Amino acid sequence: MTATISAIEAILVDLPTIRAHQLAMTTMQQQTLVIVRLRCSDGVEGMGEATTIGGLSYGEESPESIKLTIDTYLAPALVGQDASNVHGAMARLNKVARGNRFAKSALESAMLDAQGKRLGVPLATLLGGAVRDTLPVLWTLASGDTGRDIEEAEGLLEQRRHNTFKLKIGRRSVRDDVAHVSAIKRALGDRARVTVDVNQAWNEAEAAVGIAALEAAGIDLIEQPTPREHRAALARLAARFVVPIMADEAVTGPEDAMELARLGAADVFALKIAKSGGIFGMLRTAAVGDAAGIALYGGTMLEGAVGTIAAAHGFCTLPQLAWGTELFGPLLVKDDIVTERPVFKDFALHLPQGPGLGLAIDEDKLAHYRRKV
Ligand code: MUC
Ligand code: MG
Repeated sequence: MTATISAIEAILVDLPTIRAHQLAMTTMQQQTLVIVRLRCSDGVEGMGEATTIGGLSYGEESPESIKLTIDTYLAPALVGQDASNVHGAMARLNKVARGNRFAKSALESAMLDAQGKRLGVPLATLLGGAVRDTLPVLWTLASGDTGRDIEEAEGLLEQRRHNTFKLKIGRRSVRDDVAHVSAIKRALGDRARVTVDVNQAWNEAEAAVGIAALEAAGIDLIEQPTPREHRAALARLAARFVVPIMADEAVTGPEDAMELARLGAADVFALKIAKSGGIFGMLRTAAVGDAAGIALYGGTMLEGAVGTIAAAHGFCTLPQLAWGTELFGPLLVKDDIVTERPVFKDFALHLPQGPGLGLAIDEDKLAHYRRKV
């Protein structure tokens, strides 16, 4: 008999970060995960995660709104449905709710985790198979202090944990940001790649000045310099500079990807399962990038282990992933709610090999870190 979905629980989990994480729009002192537990009539349980950055400062869904959306609208639409028909379930969710991609992504991951466990195969195998079992992972330097960032990078190079560093800029003046980035690049030299993420903070004129200086300083990639809606500005910047421009906030699903490709607005797409409404949405976005000759990068919403590993299974199946990934979220939090935390070594994340996500919930940790009120 076909298994059906019997219950769905969305749990807010507050985890402390190892240090403050400064971005253009917020400073994170902790990270809140929305963990989904999806129980099925055959006893199989799947888990998923929806996480954002800084409440509502990054996207249109907050952890609290994701939980409310799942509890009130999405879970009731799934309970009683065939647990092994993921496309059918997602079509149903897209009928009952517009948008809310982060919430939908968590549910899709949980269904895929359950189905993988049911069939005894890793999630990547369900997707057609992995073409790699490790993913290069960069680290974001965002302590807010240049000296401390350099020290952090030196330590991570020494440990062979990361050899690419992304700097979060856009909070200060262009001049101060350029000085900060250039100092870090000078200190690290050819031993590391350095990229920047402006998180939409510059207007086009600021971006032109900033990118010219960053290009001269040897920076390898410029992520989302201008507001997501200003596609023509991004296209002009991409045409003007040799250093590649990456779209992040501007590219959510395949439709955005299509339009950016048509405009020639980006050299690289940052893919994220959350903003594409799940792994399949991310794969469709990637396919448009492939068709347009745009390089791909595996992005993060700074998820913990569950969301990170869900994304990793998807990224491991992509034919090309020229810019590697930034799946370092599990390393930014002090602790997590799984029994075995993801393995990062030799500059890469190693994909777990067990069925589904290949992760198990640590019930004591979940009880400890779940939000009590
Ligand atoms: C973003 O905008 O890319 C990724 C790494 C990081 O530090 O923040 C995120 C979000
Ligand atoms: Mg970004």
